[in-house]
Amino acid sequence: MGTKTNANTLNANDSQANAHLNAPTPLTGSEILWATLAGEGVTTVFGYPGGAILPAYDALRKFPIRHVLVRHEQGAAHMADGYARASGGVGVAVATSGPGATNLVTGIATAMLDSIPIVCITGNVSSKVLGTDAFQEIDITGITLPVTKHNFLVNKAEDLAQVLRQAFQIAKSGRPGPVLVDITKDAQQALATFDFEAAKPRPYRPHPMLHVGDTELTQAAELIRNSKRPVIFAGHGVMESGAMEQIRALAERAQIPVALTLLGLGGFPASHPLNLGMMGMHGEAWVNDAIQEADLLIACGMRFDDRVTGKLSSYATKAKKIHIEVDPAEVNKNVKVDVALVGDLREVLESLLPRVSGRDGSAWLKTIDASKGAVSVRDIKNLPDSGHLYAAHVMHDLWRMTGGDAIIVTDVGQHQMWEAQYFRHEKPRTLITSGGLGTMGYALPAAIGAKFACPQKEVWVVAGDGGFQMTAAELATIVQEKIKINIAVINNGYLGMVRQWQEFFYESNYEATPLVSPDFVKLADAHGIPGRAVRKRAEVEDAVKTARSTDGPFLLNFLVEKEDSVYPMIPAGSALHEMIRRPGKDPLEETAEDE
Ligand SMILES: Cc1cc2nc3c(=O)[nH]c(=O)nc-3n(C[C@H](O)[C@H](O)[C@H](O)COP(=O)(O)OP(=O)(O)OC[C@H]3O[C@@H](n4cnc5c(N)ncnc54)[C@H](O)[C@@H]3O)c2cc1C
Ligand SMILES: Cc1ncc(C[n+]2csc(CCOP(=O)(O)OP(=O)(O)O)c2C)c(N)n1
Ligand SMILES: [Mg+2]
Repeated sequence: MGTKTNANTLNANDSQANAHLNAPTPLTGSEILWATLAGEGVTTVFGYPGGAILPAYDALRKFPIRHVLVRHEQGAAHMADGYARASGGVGVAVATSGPGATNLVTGIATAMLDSIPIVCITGNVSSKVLGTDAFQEIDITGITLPVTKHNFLVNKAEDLAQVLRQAFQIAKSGRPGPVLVDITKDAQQALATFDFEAAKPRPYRPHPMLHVGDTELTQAAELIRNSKRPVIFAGHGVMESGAMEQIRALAERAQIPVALTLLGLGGFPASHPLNLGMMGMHGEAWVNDAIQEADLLIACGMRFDDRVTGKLSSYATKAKKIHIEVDPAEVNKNVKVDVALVGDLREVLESLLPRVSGRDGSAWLKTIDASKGAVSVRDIKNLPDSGHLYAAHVMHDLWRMTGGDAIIVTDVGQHQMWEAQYFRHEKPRTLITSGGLGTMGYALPAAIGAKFACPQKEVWVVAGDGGFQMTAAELATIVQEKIKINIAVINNGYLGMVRQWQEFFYESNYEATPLVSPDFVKLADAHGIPGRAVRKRAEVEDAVKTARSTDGPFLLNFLVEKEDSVYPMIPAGSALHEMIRRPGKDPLEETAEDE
């Protein structure tokens, strides 16, 4: 991951934080913790104190590291995750033992499922009482074993620097992921010699299978040359490897259209003529149809999630498949491929590109274009204003007014899908969302992390009324830290995505999905955050303008159509082309029905 740079990387030579780095010095384990983090370029950590991590907190004031006090440790892990996604660096969360540590777990799992590099530091009880069910003792390395890329229990101060440096290396190398370092209280208190340089981990050695030979590259180039209906898939790996230019070069040289996964959005500009849009369960109909008709798929840094493939036995049966992927375990896991190029995407594409020559892709592009026409006329955003406020309108207007340049951090549910469909992402790392775990409550804390990573950027939370309530306590964190974040609550009075499933597949039995919420504007007000309710499309523009021009945070409560659904939708387990479409033959008929 050589291209990754932490936005806030300190210069190891001139920072006062790194005074300790120059010569071996005896320090406490706590001091070693912060000195090593500073040496790794960490300037901000997100955490919550408690007894077992108190020695570390006591030492923190000596180091130029900003500590953001969260309101719940889940928030700390999501903030570290949002920080990592926005910056391309590593995010850091800190918690105490027992309940502090277990509260991190959902955030760690969220990072694991989306391959996000975070390092979580937890305190634990003294090594002498480990295993005795001491007060607030929990086996957090045991608990997080399946949701971390790796984890460590450190009970000696002298091991700390080396373990922490290794933790950072593991988190960001190869396929990135979360690492947890659990440090006993006595290890935080003991003295040890600190030598940052000597603690340097051995250079990252890629997996022995990470080697792309001439034969595979030639095979891939030949498949591309001979294909008539190819589609490139741009996944999250495009961003993780920094392969935006290379994907674009491949698409343009061979005139191949590009379909994106949810986590790939922004990796290839939405406005590019070869950009088809999102694939999968709530992807555009023409994209899914093109995939089913394709004779070649070139999958770049994506893992054929079930939200993307639908029923595997009927998935892209006419297509040969090339898979470029850094994790050998992902190859042939869900979809059997014809050529696997296992390695870092950017490096593989750089080797592949000279072998790919220009092709005439016009016939295939025309076919896809023709299938777009009928679909876009049904598009809700093209319908006349019926007086209803649709989430699609809000997303579209937000995109238009921010010039597509803001970082949008979404929660999970219908609003997340509408954002993906109607906010057109031009640049990498402008959409931050929980894809794999689909963690409600993610948006607000992740947005705080993103704002710390990119303080100059405009940051918007887009959350449902359900998910927002899961972590709304972090509003106080925004206020305490004095940061500017805009919040759009897409308030449909339901756990909307689940309501939609109930409507489609459970005979509209709305069990446990109607949702009573507090008045979100008043809730914001209780935190000293101004806000406004928005009920009509005509009010959206002014509301967004006001939010953007207000100095501090601002909350907009969009009271949208209650029982709207996300279309198209592929029912779970159905084939990719078996999409449920927005009802109504004529789009204008739909509007009439709505009224
Ligand atoms: C309500 C809901 C609905 C959803 N609907 C959709 C949908 O309609 N369409 C959709 O696309 N998704 C949808 N998702 C998201 C979906 O669940 C997956 O999270 C998403 O498809 C995964 O995208 P990905 O494979 O690109 O990213 P990841 O899951 O992050 O996988 C990235 C892959 O890239 C590899 N990689 C990482 N770094 C490199 C590198 N340097 N070089 C090469 N490879 C690398 C990794 O090993 C990994 O295999 C939905 C999620 C939710 C919550
Ligand atoms: C922590 C968690 N619990 C439950 C779910 C299941 N789930 C997925 S979407 C959803 C509804 C989300 O409702 P809301 O936040 O109001 O967003 P909407 O779908 O209405 O836009 C639920 C309950 C989840 N993804 N995460
Ligand atoms: Mg809702």
